[in-house]
Amino acid sequence: MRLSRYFLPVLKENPSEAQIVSHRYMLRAGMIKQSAAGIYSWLPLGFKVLKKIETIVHEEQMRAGHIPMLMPTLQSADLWKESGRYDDYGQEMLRISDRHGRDMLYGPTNEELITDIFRSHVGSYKDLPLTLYHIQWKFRDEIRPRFGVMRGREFYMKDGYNFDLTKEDALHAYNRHLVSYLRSYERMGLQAIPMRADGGPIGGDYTHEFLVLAETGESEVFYDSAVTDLTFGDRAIDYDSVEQCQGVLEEFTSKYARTDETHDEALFNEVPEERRRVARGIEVGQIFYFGTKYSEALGANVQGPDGKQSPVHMGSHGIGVSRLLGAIIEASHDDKGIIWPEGVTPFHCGIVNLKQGDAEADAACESLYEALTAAGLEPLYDDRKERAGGKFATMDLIGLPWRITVGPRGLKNGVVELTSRRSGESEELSPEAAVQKIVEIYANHQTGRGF
Ligand code: 5CA
Repeated sequence: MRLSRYFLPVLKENPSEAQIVSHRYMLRAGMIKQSAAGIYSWLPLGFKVLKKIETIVHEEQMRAGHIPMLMPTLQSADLWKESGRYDDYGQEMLRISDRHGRDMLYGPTNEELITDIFRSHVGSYKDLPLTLYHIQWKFRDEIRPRFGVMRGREFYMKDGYNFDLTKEDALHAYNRHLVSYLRSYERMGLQAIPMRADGGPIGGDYTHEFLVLAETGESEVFYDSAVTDLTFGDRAIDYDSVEQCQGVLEEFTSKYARTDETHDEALFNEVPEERRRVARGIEVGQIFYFGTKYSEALGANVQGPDGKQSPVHMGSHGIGVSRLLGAIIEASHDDKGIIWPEGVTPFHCGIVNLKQGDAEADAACESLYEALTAAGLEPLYDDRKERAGGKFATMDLIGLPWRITVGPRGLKNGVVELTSRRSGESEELSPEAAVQKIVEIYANHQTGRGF
């Protein structure tokens, strides 16, 4: 992309409404624009990162054997009346009535809708196990939407639902989700720690939230610092293996880590004092096992091998896709702007032309642009007639992890400068070597072409 042809409405001033750094940088970098309280338009740069995160979530869900689909945002209230949640859900649910006076709602979650789909089409254990998921906009009429996309009213969520014959099978599905979530967050450059939590309006008493530690997080968390040493890494996993998935769950959840709702002071005090931590975290996902809560209410039964009908065992599993942009920025920024992890960066590398209009500099930039594009990468070329200082400030703000700077002086010696946004370190290289290095860096990150 050439910056002169892109739509990147960068703000020079700090927006006064933004209280936390991620909200401030998302507005300043022209990623989002508020349309109403807690409702945002996703401008091109924000949309690009949103889609990268969504792609990682899809890839890891499909890898785990979960099946993508799409349900609507608007739902009929009938199913919610059947499950009893229409009244229970309270004022967070946006209720609408259509021209015929029918009760509708903008879905805050989809347990009822998916259970209805299941009961209409599945009746035998032979069709199990089954996990269906979608990534769709949700609406929760939060009383205090704040911090930009972190606590929105309209937000993008991955929600997945497992259907199993037995509790044991459903717990295997739970464990599969835990593993796939660990992989997803790590690909986004994040550490998200599974912590015992509360079921809230979704229900069930077996649930973990995934928390990214950050001072601006809305949840208070209590944990053994040893949990922060755990990483999933690139180990192989067989998602069909009950033992392997259970092993990962045990490894990642046997140390004390709880949100304030389930915190147990006596248990916490058994953690060696020097490892006890009280901190704040951003909830970027939650997995639930709630057994037959919805299948009983909606009559979603399956016939077992013994011919008997019984309600199907279920769980639901969510990732806050739009919230993740905020969480990643909270975890990765400095005073100049965002620092995107390679796995989600909107463009793989910036090209800054120090002397736009200089024939040699322009030609060198064009050939870098072509070489990176031919290698399957997406560069952002700042080809505007701007001062170098302004170009650097924009690149630093929007946070591309790598920048190639091209100027007449370097070109005389056959070199360009390659700078890491994270370390700030630069090295002089031939243009070919700079391209080669960037290609090698991204060979370790499965990042596709964005939108
Ligand atoms: N049905 C279940 C799992 S699919 C469910 O709705 N779970 S949830 O309530 O925990 O939401 C899943 C994730 O969505 C949360 O972990 C959080 O990351 C994100 N989320 C929830 N509310 C908001 C909000 N108001 N703004 C942005 N993201 C949110």
